Amino acid sequence: MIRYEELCMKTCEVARQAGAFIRQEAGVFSAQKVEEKGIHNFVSYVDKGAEQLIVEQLHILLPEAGFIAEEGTAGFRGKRFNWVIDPLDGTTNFIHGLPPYAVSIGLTENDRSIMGVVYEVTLDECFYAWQGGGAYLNGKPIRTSDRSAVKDALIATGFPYCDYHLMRPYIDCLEYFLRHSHGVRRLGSAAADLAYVACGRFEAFYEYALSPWDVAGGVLILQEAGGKLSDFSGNDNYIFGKEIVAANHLVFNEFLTIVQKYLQP
Ligand code: 2AM
Ligand code: CA
Repeated sequence: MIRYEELCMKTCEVARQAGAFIRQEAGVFSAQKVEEKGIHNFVSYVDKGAEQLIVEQLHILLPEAGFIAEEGTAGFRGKRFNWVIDPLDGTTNFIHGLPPYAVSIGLTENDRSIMGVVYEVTLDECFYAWQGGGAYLNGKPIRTSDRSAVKDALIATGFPYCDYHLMRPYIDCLEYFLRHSHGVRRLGSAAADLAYVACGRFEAFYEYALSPWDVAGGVLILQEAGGKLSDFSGNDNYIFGKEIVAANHLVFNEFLTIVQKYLQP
């Protein structure tokens, strides 16, 4: 039987170790080391080295689990359990020496997240949760905020950077929120965005063209902290479906209705 609390604490240790490697490399990193693996999609030896370290250690922690990892370090996919890993979420920020950037690790069982760890490297903040166990930041329980209306909400999003097919409706939706909320922020790390909704810094977050590894760590942290999630259709395909709406439970319905007005196909 898997003891999830213990596994989660050990996974936090792995994320912190990878974070220490990333922090050490941040001090000596040169832009010449960056490769472009797709349009505006960057990677370096830091992403790959951190992923290798994470994969090796997680394999020891739970040998029956497979891997879905951004840099493709581990090939095999598990039948029931999978670690879904972004070794460095916010690579563009990292390259420019700008916070936040994070190690994101989710554990899925039959494609649903059952454990999540987001370690934001620059502030040394480890967010984590396991199913039914609550959500925590550096050992302290966290909850979503109690703001209940979009007009009082601070909203996080990610700008389209390679898939522009929803650019026009995205900009129209952004304009709505700029006019009718406390403001919109674009931090550059979906993992941090989800963790920050979970601890009440933001009320809501939406983005499209995301990958499973960008969100698989953060989604359970948000749920366990009292938040709600869906894809743009209001369904629950938000890990593999490439689009996400996330908010505290009080503002979620109003927020989703607005996002759908602009972005639902
Ligand atoms: P990554 O840094 O791990 O690639 C924010 O928009 C999300 O999109 C991040 O989680 C980020 O994950 C991903 N992303 C990939 N390339 C990006 C880019 N050029 N600019 C912004 N975000 C990017
Ligand atoms: Ca990454």
